[in-house]
Parts: sequence; C-alpha cells; structure tokens
Amino acid sequence: MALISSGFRGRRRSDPALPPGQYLTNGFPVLSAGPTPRVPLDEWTFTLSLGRGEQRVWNWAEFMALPQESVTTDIHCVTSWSKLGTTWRGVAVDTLFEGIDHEFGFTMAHSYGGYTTNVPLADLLGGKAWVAWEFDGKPLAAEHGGPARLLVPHLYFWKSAKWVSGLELTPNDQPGFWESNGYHMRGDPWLEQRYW
Ligand SMILES: Nc1nc2c(c(=O)[nH]1)N[C@H]1C(S)=C(S)[C@@H](COP(=O)(O)O)O[C@H]1N2
Ligand SMILES: [Mo]
Repeated sequence: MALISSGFRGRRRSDPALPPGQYLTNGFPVLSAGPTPRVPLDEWTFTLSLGRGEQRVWNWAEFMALPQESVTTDIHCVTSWSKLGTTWRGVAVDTLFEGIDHEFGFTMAHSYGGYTTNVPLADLLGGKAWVAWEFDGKPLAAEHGGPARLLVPHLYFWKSAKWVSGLELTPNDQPGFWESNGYHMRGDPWLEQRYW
C-alpha cells in the first residue's frame, strides 16, 4: 500500500516537461541582481562584438525591421521554479549572425546595468535562442528585461540576460556575473547543472 501510493505521487510529480528538482509555477517571479535599468527605445542599441574591434550595431528601428519569430517555450529558473508554455516574440540569434564572419566559439552576453552571462555560441545558434521584446502578446515589461532580453530557454533562466545590450564573441569560456559566484558555466536544467 505504501509503495503504491508513493509511486502514484511520484508519477504525478514528474510532469515530463519538468526537469529534475523543478516545480511548476503559474506566476512570473522577478529575479534581478540590481535595480531595473530604464532604457528609452531611442537610446537602445544591440551590439554584436566579433573581436579585433569588429562589431555590428542595430538600433531599435533596425532591430524591429529584422525577421521576427514567435516562440512558445518552457523556462526553468535555477531557484527551482519552471513555467511551461510561455509565449515570446523576438529576433532569432541566428538572424543576427547571418552573413557575419566569426571565429570564436563562446559568447558573453552584456546587459544595460552591467549584468553579464556566458553562453557557448552553439547554445545560441540553430533555433535555440532569441533576443525577445514581447512576452504574452505585450511589450516585455521592464522588470522582466524590456526593452529586450536574451531568451535561451533550454538553459537555466539566469542565462537569459535581461536588458540585453549585446553579445561579445570570446575565444574562451569566461564566467559572467553569476558564474563567477558559483553558478555553472553552462546550466543545462535536464542535467541539473546548477552550481559548480
Ligand atoms: N540583466 C540581468 N539579467 C538577468 C538577471 C539579472 O539580475 N540581471 N537575473 C537572471 C536570473 S537569475 C533569472 S532567474 C532571470 C529572471 O527573469 P525574470 O525576472 O523575468 O523572471 O533573469 C536572469 N537575467
Ligand atoms: Mo535565477
């Protein structure tokens, strides 16, 4: 009897969309390491830094003129909440890299306000990541990273830099803000790569 009921609870707990150690939330918690920067759209730019001083810069109008994609995806925070079926709109990182010569395999995402997080380039290309500016059909709220945030939903959500200002290509994997404070360098929720 005890075995049956514990097995039943186990199955109910393990939604196949839920990585190990995560629980579901319907809310949308705000997690920010500092104050929320307010970036006017007419001052906003996104910079792709390729190394050797080469860069590509988009202003808001240029960014909005790029092909836009709608994305429905699950997100997983390292503090254990997951939110399923979230809807976003934004520009695929693939689109930003179109026609661009680059040689480095790692990136550092930079944010207005100074936050950084490192993501291997392979985790940003191939339809895996976006610079998102709409959430749930509305412009992304400032506390959730508006005007635009990185969205890398297959990694823990700290990799999805809010208020993103650009991506810097780097030859080596360098730790960003949370990674320097003990968070994992990659952060795959299915492998529970929380801390190191
Ligand atoms: N610029 C910036 N981006 C950030 C953070 C931050 O503090 N600053 N926090 C990260 C963490 S730890 C998480 S869990 C998510 C939280 O996003 P949310 O506040 O929209 O839920 O943003 C990530 N991106
Ligand atoms: Mo987080």
